Amino acid sequence: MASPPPPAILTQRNVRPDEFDTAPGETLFRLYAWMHLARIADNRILELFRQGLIRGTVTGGQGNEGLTIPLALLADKQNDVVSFTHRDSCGHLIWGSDLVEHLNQYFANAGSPTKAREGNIHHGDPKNRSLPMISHLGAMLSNVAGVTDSQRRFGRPAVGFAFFGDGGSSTGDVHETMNLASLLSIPVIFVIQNNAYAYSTPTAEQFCAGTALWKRAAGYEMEGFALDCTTDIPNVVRKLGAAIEKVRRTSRPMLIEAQVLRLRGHAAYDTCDYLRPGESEGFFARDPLPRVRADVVAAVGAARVEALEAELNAYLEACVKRSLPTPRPTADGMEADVFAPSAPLAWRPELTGGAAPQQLNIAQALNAALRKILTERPEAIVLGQDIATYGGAFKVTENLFKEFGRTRVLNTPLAESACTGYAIGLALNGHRPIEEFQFADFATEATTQITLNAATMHFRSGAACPLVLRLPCGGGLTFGSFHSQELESLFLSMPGIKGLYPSTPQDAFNALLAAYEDNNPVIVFEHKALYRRGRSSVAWDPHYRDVWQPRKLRDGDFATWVTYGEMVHLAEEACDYLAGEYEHSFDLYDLRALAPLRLDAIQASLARTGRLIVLHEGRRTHGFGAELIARLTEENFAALKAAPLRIASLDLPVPFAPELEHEFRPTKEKVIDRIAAWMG
Ligand SMILES: Cc1ncc(C[n+]2csc(CCOP(=O)(O)OP(=O)(O)O)c2C)c(N)n1
Ligand SMILES: [Mg+2]
Repeated sequence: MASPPPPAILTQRNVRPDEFDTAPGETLFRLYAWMHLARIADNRILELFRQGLIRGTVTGGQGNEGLTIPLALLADKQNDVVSFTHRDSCGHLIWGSDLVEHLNQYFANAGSPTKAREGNIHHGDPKNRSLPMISHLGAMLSNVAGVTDSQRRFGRPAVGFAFFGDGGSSTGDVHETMNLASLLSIPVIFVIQNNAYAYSTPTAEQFCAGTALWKRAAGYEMEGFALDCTTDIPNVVRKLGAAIEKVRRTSRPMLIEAQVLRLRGHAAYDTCDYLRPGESEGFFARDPLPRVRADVVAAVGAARVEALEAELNAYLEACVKRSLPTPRPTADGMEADVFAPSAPLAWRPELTGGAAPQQLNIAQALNAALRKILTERPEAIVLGQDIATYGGAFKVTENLFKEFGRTRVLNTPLAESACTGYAIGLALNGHRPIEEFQFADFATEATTQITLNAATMHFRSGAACPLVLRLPCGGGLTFGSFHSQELESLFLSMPGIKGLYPSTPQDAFNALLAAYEDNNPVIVFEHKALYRRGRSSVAWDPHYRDVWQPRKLRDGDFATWVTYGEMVHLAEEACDYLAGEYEHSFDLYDLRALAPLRLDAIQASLARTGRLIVLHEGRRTHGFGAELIARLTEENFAALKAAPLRIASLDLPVPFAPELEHEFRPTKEKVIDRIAAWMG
């Protein structure tokens, strides 16, 4: 159903600073229209919440209008990038979505832009580069940097706007992203919305008294200034307009500390008991709306202002009326939408630089796949720490920098969270990044970006996030607990992430192509001990997508044995030994794809053998084997002849000394002993 037509004055969603020179009264009148609409819409939403018609909670933008409206009107909505916060509801109205859609989001009905899957104000318009917010403060800044950089790489003169509060300014992501944007010269305007409070915490408890947040700009070699957005709105338009023009022209980031007001509490339920006596009155005394209204009345006359207000009030009510009866959402498509659909890419039928198969180890096979991707896919960007001249900690990216240069093979600073958020931004805008983590263990620094931001993107916004995350993992190399872990259970227990774990050079080559063409975040687990364990023939394989399925390595009838990663090789040796010594044979499977799990062939095998062995290097408790055994046995319970056997590492941090690590991990001898005992 179409939305009620907006008042004519709202069809103009832009302003230029020089309009205040030529037509100051009319220009302010237009700004006032948006400011008034924003205020009454936020107030009405609060009222609807109090009437029980809106769930969750409501964080209004009352007091932010003097910043967000000028900025959203000044932005080039065809090119620029923004992530609005929980204080910028009015920004959504200007950037793209209409008021009914906005209200649908709050009512969480079938017309909600997030399909009612995300909470109030967590919507966006990713197609128009207004990024759907995640709650985690600071986390969206790097996404803005990524989309803005992607725009620039495509030759579009974009500026990014990254908003955050005085509280959010304390997060590590803010530091990481400002440093990254400055380093890469990404034209992002970082806008601090300083409203003196973070929930109940005053700025005096947030940072050292006397701190001027805008001065932090100097530490990042960028320009910064403070801007009062509560008094002189034409001045705000001029200052912001000049800043945007400069950032667009110079491609240098900038930091603006905007003074705004929190006229209401943190959210609908907040009673503001923590405010000092008179403080709230002080905020209201600085409210720009009555002042702007008085100026507009002086310029265009009270009658026009009153008529405009009446028209906007009626429009709001018409939109509420239109939105309210919209049907409730259904659960249709929820599970399917966890992942974005993917389609195969058209690859040249060759390895890289020739059709002949080559003898490669896994590191070389991955290198060949990266070279092939960078050669054939102009949207590919490889990034990570020390991956350029140095070729990466494990030399997987060796020589790629020489061949493709810095725009395609990018050394990143030591900032996993912002760099992953930046990669997410690239992915959202048509690039396809492949990020190397120096060790899988350091991916925990980017947990929010991986598991809550990238992984949930399609479900909550409909936008695809094609991102490959390469995680060198696993132990056995005496690297200690921070460089040896298997983290598949940690990451893959979250919905929206796919996972591949190749164990051979050919599978490693295939896995990277399969992961690359997928429209979702895919983690490729790369066991460090396998990188250089022998070479084998690697060729272009038209069936490379088969890595999403398990591969059967041995045929047998005593038991079904499932494993992956380095343990595949150990299992093969153990199989051979057990066949020779006990005359027992096994259906042995290399799982290859850990998410989504494709277990049909393994289920059929278990139905036949009635016995199950699961072997993995990760820890036992909450380990990946728990899920495998549950899935396989719940379908085949009646066929079981014995309790399943689960072989995993001990429930310890990975110990350092070789003797201790040997005790910690499954070894061939231990596996044989466990199976022999189990066989009885
Ligand atoms: C990383 C993180 N920690 C805690 C929260 C819970 N939280 C939501 S808003 C908020 C206060 C934010 O203050 P500020 O950044 O100043 O923004 P304001 O609400 O004042 O505009 C907090 C603590 C969160 N969303 N993200
Ligand atoms: Mg604040």
